[in-house]
Amino acid sequence: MKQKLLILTALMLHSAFAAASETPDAPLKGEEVAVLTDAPLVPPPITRDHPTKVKVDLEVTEVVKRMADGVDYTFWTFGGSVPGKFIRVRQNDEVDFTLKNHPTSKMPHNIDLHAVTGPGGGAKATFTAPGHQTNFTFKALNPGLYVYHCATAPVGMHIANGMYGLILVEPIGGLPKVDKEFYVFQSEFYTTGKYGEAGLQGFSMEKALQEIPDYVVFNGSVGSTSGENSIKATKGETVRLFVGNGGPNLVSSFHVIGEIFDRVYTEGGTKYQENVQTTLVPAGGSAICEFKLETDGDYILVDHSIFRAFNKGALAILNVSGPGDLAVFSGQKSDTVYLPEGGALQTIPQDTRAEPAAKNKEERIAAGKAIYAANCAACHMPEGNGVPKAFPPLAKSDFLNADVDRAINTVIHGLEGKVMVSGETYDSVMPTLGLNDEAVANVLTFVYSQWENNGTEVTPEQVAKIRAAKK
Ligand code: HEC
Ligand SMILES: [Cu+2]
Repeated sequence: MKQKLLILTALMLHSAFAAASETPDAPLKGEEVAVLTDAPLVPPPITRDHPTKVKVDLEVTEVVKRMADGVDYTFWTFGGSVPGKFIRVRQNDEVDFTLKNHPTSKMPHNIDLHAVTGPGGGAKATFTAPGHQTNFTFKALNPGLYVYHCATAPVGMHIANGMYGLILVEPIGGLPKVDKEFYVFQSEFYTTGKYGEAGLQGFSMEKALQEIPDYVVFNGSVGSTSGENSIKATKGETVRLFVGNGGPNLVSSFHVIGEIFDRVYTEGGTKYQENVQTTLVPAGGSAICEFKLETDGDYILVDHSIFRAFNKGALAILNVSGPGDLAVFSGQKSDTVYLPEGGALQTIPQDTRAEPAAKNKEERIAAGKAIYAANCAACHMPEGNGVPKAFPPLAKSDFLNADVDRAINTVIHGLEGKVMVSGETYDSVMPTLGLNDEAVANVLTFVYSQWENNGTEVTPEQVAKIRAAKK
């Protein structure tokens, strides 16, 4: 009886806390210096079971860096690169924040962290002239993934020049464990020159006002996260992307080509949605995307407002090493002739202009070469080696070399059904090409003269005879 009462009281207490939407937490204890990382890296998960005092030191510098190959830009940065350093704290931590503005800076700067509860997100408290440093503290009350940015006037210009980053406030108890975490941040740039125009580019206020950027990029530049710098994982691993969007203007339709997000903490909040293809990331907002890698390959991160991806730079690569799972994804299994009208042989109409007749074998081969390129190479390939399982090779083809009449017949009438060529079975359709006797003679003479075939010369008279004999 006494025990029952105790349980009841405990339950009531718990629900009272829940109603106030506050989770009981251990008291603040100790002090530590935050680990800060550049994209695509993320500081390690927080394992503390209590809040602490966390010191964050962020230095603003104005630096010339690469925007694209041959294109430079003067970026204003939180920590030397774009996006700014990733900051990771725990809910209820007391963050002791110092903003330093390097003496070589031309502008004053400050910081508005969306994780801050308090005026300006810290903007006024951190207004810092070149060669100064400022300090303030805040309590990380709400868990979530938050954008931070400079909010010094003209605000748009400071953001447009690269002043943004992410701060993660881990909930009490932490985030579920995953194998790999990455920092991916989208933003756009408005340059005086057009996309790709070489040299040091200035900021275009006019384009920024019209919201027509020249560059839309992940992690600060075109190609920042592809090729050798692709983010990497292994089949079977779980991945978490901390995605931010600095704008200054555009909303991102964030998508990973060839993957489905198992979970998305939309807008960087506490609740997650499942099985999402594309998630909206607002300017000044975020999303946490999680997925398991069921097979290998390259997965392309894009803003699915697709011209931004393929024409303005919003493209990054997640490279997943194998072995792949063929049951999940087979790759292309075949590429065969598609005949909507069924199995009947098709006729490809030809232009009927008469070519001058070839006077000898050399002329026949020369004429046949052009006919081959125009009529045969698409299927049998320019070097005559065919396509496995779809188009048989003409190079070293025993089928071809064994029987000239049969080869002539094939080119006149097409070919259908199972054939065995150099040990491989093909069961497909070659269409009727509508070539005249001269053209058939020339193309076959060319084919026989190439790729270690037996050198037979085929004449128009032979072709005429076969044609007259019917199939
Ligand atoms: C649309 C694709 C296509 C084109 C174009 C085409 N072929 Fe074929 N060809 C095939 C297919 C498919 C087969 C096998 C048919 C089967 O499986 O029954 C074949 C078979 C053959 C064969 C017998 C098999 C071998 O490899 O020796 C010869 C010879 C041949 N083609 C020559 C030509 C020549 C010469 C041309 C150009 C004048 C040509 N083909 C154009 C698809 C094509
Ligand atoms: Cu600034």
